[in-house]
Amino acid sequence: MKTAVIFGATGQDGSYLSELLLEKGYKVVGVYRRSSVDTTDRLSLCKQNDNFSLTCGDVADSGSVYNIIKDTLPDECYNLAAQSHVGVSFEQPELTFRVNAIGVLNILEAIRLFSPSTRFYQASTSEMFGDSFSEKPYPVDATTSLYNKQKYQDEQTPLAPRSPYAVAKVAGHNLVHTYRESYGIHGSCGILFNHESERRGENFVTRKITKYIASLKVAVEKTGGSLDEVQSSVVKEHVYWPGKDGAHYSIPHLELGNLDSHRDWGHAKDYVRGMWLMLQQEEGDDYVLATGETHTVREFLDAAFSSIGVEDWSKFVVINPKFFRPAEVDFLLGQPDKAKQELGWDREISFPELAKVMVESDYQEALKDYE
Ligand code: NDP
Ligand code: GDR
Repeated sequence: MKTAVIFGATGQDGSYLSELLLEKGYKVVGVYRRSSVDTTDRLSLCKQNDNFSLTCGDVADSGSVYNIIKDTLPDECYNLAAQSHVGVSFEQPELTFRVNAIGVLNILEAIRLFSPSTRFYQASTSEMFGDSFSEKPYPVDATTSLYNKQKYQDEQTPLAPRSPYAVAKVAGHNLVHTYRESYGIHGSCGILFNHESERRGENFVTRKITKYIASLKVAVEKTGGSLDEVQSSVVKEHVYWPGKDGAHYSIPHLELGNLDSHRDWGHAKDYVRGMWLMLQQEEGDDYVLATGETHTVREFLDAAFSSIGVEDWSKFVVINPKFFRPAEVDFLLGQPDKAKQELGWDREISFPELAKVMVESDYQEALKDYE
């Protein structure tokens, strides 16, 4: 039986990856950080499996990382641990660098010193590209010889990080290359574009939107109102509607920042499969995982609101400058050809489906609040 250690097991990806590896017959050791409250909710399915265990550790603490690797001597080690919020990295740059860069170094050193045959996965990111892109020509339409240029990012696109988060991730990415070349460590970097899910952290834009839509729908339904009758009051900073009893009910607007950035959004379940595939290859390497489609935040709002039958969401959303970042990554569109060809990887869940399952799951959760 193979053993895998997952740093960041309690996060979105960590929970899906733990489930996948248990299904594949692995013994999985999930690493969690000490906290005053239980942070293992996402692992409720895994905790029912005898092959799953949890151990406490922090990637920024070399002693705890060394002990975990020494004690488990894992076949595979996945580093998903991170301060993963780009906006927060501008407010907590030092912590972000310590966790996202020094944390990678601590794990690589532990592997080099105590378990050099362990295969290592590093959670690199499309944020590393910043404002950099490659270009390829594509025909304007099939009948002419005119070409436009399509911007995209792949493994060859230069890195140009634009946030403390991305700078730290580039450092981790380069450390994996260094340990691969210098010590022959089997290290792979997944350059993953945005992936979301029903388990996505609540302060990322997709989940913030789907949670809002779910609570709006439930609030309107439970008061006997109708979404068509909802009106917006900018002065009172809320949306309101008449209930069945004649009273007026309200909830605040959804406050967002930049709606024009483009992201390549997939579902996390598809992406953890790619992580595992990378570690099954002969050699460690870098792979882009993406859908090959890009959408603006506005388009995510379109998809998510239309899943509850609302085509014009403008009355529900207000822009709050506090959600703008000091520097933004405007355009991400991944080209995952290498992963498709060499790993046989592809995504299965489409963009509209992603928005729909997230809204539906948040709706079911919101209903429970009324029970
Ligand atoms: P989450 O924020 O959901 O999970 C991050 C995990 O890291 C949590 O388990 C968190 O623990 C843990 N963690 C944070 N700090 C430490 C620390 N000092 N020591 C140990 N564990 C720590 O992120 P995702 O699951 O979305 O992402 C997984 C990884 O992939 C991250 O590295 C992220 O940067 C990267 N990534 C994510 C993408 C995405 O779109 N989701 C795209 C590209 C890369 P706790 O639960 O206690 O907070
Ligand atoms: P991102 O995801 O920064 O791409 O990082 P996030 O969902 O935070 O932002 C996506 C885009 O939406 C804009 N935006 C807002 N973002 C947040 N969080 N909250 C808002 O209210 C809001 N309004 C608009 C942002 O400015 C941005 O343009 C994610 C993380 O998972 C990283 O860990 C990962 O590396 C990258 O994806 C790939």
